[in-house]
Amino acid sequence: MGIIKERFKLKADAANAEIKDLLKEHGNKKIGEVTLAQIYQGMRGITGLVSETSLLDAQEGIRFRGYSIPELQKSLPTAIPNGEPLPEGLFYLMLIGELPTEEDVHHVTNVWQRRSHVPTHVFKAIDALPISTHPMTMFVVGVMALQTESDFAREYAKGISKKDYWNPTYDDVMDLIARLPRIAAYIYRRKYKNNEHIQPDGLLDWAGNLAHMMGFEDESFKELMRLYMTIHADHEGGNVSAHATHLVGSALSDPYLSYAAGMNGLAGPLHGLANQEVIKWIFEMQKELGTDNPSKEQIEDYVKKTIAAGKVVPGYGHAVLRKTDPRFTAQMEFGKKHMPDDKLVNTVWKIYETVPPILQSLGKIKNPWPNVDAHSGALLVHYGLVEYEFYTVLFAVSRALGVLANLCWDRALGFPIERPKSVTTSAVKRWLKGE
Ligand code: FCX
Repeated sequence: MGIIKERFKLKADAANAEIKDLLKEHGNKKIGEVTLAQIYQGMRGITGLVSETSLLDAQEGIRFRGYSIPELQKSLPTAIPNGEPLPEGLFYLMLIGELPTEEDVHHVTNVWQRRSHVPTHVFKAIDALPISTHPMTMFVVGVMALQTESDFAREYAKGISKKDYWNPTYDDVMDLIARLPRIAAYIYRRKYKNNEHIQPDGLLDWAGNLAHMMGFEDESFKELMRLYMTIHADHEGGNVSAHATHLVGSALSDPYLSYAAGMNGLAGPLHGLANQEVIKWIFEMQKELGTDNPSKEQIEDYVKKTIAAGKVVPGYGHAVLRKTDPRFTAQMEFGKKHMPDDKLVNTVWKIYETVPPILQSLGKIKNPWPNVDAHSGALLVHYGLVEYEFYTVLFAVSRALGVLANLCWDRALGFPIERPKSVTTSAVKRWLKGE
């Protein structure tokens, strides 16, 4: 057994015993109440899931196993001195629950390098789609084609004991994460770079290799990819992509099927697709105003127009967060360090100064502050990654780290099939009448 797998098993055994005791003693305690409004309004605020890898605080933002993004930027191993964290380290932290050493991180990099081979039929499946297909559709088709490689599906068909589900799940998770950069880069080069592909570099880390295979050799772009892959990885369990992956996995669909389900959710404009929508919206604003350097007054008018047209301002608002997303702030700091004079990046910062008071004045929005998607596109455009329809694929590669570490835990903790109760409005009316 590999060393990380062994450590995971030990941690999972200990957690299982702890949870068993916890439930024995406190299993009947109430953790919350549910109002009628909540079941009609997206279950907002209902605690109904366990997700071990990260926890979202409405004011402070995300913490991965207790560590905030700035703390991780200080404590996770990096590829270059004082550089951005290596996402391999974050995956280790989410999976094992402890900060990794440099050696642990190198080990994860090596394992993913070794497991990164993508079979030819996956590329053929992607090639069968028209070139106009959205990159997220190509991506999910690629992941689905890769499902032929699932150890979990094979072991289950043979007849595996419940106690051992975690084992092939773990192997599928490592294989799948290892292969995603190749699939993502293949889609990028196929759709936007004349189908001219770049072979992986066996010496590079996971995110650095993604940048390389996409055709970006600038070291600061590689750093951006390392930061990007770290900050988009997980946002506790109830967001659409995490929840969908977990839900589908609860039916014992293998990690390929479960992850693909989650990524179909990430492809929605209110979730991960918001990153492309932000840049599209800014480009449309620039076109309409005839300038690539709009003033705050011009931005204000454009925002009001967007709202009057019954549309959302992409990149702003959040179902849980009530402050500026620390993922936005981390990207802003990257911008200040690497490209302080970039016009588009400065426009993003001007939008940040303009939008919150306008949204606040609507009186109905719970969070007028920017989320992760408000910033990411402008940084990518700076390096020449202008094809914004591709952005959500980058989010998807990163999100694999969180949702798949979680899937390992779901199977190791023996979580059952998920099946909440639903009601009809007639049933609600009968209940209100006391029938
Ligand atoms: N612009 C305009 N109106 C907004 C808005 C925005 N950015 N955000 C919320 N509102 C509106 C809602 O549409 C809703 O209006 P309604 O009552 O007329 O239907 C009202 O304000 C209350 O919504 P609220 O409770 O604050 O927000 P929700 O929890 O329902 O939704 C999202 C949260 C994120 C979906 C919402 O703020 C939104 O649509 N934002 C724009 C899209 C976006 O940036 N999504 C990415 C989110 C995230 F970071 C990610 O998953 O990647």
